[in-house]
Amino acid sequence: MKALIISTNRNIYPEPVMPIGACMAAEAAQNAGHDVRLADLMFARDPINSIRSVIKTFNPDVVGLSIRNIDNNDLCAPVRLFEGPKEMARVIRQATCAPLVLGGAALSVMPRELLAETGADIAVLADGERVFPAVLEAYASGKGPLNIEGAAMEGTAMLKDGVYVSTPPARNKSEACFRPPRYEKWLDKRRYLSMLSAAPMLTKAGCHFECVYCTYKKLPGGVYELMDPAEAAHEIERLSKSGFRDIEFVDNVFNSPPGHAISVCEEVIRRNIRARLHTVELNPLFITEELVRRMERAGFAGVGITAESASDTVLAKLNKGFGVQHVIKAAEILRKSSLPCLWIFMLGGPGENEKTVRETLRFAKTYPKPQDAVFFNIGVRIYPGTGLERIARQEGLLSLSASEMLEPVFYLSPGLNFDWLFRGVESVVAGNLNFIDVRSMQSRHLPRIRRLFRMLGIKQPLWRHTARIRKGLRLLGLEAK
Ligand code: B12
Repeated sequence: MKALIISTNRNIYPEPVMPIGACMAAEAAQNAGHDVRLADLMFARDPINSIRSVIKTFNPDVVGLSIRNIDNNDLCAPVRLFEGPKEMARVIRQATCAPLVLGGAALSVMPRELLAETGADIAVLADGERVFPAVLEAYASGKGPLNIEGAAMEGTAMLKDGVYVSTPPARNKSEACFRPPRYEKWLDKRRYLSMLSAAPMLTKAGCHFECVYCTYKKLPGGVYELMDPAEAAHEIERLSKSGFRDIEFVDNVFNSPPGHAISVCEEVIRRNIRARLHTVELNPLFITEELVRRMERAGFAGVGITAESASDTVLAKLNKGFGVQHVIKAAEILRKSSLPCLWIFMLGGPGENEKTVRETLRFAKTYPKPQDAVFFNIGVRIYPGTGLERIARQEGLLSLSASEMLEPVFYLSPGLNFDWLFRGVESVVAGNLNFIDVRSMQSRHLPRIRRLFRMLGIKQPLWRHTARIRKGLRLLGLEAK
């Protein structure tokens, strides 16, 4: 089969991320013997024209549309990122009658709604590297992706006469499922590196945490499937040798299960790999001295800690599975380390009030190292099927139907006044140069700063230089007001 995968993501904030999922699906389909083309639209000047032209020249039998983001998760300045892929799906339908297959991280969040909005034939719910080749086989055999009983193929969903049918993905990832793709083969490596993008690397599937706002639980479930640590180190070495010195772990949580993270670091140390490793998904619960020492030696250049709050009331309502004592312990351990840290907080969730916000702000000013960066998000995006959706409905804050929730909709605690929170965060960010809010993440200066840093040889992560960047922007009168 001739399979065309279109990676629709064009969002360059906070950085252009390499489409690991689309590349994995493409590479697996090619390894299964199909003729595969990947059109990455991240840097395309005219994406619609690019789509028309690749369909015309390649004439695919199947088109896969990879959708990463629905929106930018920003209550203060929401951007509807799904608008682009929706228009692209329309253009694809005009240009070819090949079946349209959806895939990508967004599909694990709102598959039914994305199927309805794009009019696609089928959605791959996860594990594109296993399921996409099977879907291609089903089309090649002429049977299509519905089995005799009318059920969707394993790992897929579709709207059958308007009724949503789906079958969850099986739990049998093999080692090959984790192997990072040969990015240089599918993407414009130079363009990504010029923007300081890191190469994504996955070492596990699953997450056992039950955070109230999260969609991970739906897929791939609470049990972990783990990459062999030695194999992970081997792949890290391969990526590094092929010019991707900055490698970012994109696991849901890097340090859970903790023993696996430690083993991955140990294998990297044992092989003496000189890569610069990153993660923004460290859970405070499993931050131990043992892990931190290994991460330092393995070459971590920056770690993000998803603390979310420093109030026990809010952490309990968010069902984070840890309390302030764990956040403080993590901070104390990290203080003794050389790891640059980005502390990530989410203000305005269930149970939040002025007192709990003050607790978090006090923590942020007290515990992180002076050179660490601190990020505040305001409000929590509500997705269908989550505990947060139930809370929002019970509290009378949400009356939209699931399909209407494709529009950015956020939870903001009724115990808080939005203006008070917004102004409070604005003022604390203004007063602390190492603090950032969502506006900094979306700053129009970011792409230029990235290119400048690349030219000057300044290394990732960008947030490590928050205070210096903000000082510079302030001097030039360019800091967002
Ligand atoms: C790590 C991560 C980040 C890192 C990325 C680092 C990097 N270098 O890549 C950072 C912190 C930078 C980040 C940023 C953002 N992220 Co983020 N991120 C994630 C996370 C945790 C993992 C993503 C990942 O790489 N997974 C591993 C790969 C292998 O999985 P995958 O992409 O889903 O691909 C598989 C399948 O989807 C499928 N597949 C993929 N493409 C295709 C195509 C076809 C045809 C087929 C058949 C199958 C298929 O097969 C793949 C292999 O199994 C996810 C949550 C999650 N678990 O999905 C959120 C997630 C993707 N992010 C999300 C969001 C919103 C964002 C931001 C917009 C946040 C912000 N305000 O800045 C930005 C956008 C960045 C950008 N430029 O687009 C949302 C997206 C959905 C949504 N709610 O809109 C997610 C799902 C979190 C959530 N539940 O809300 N993110």
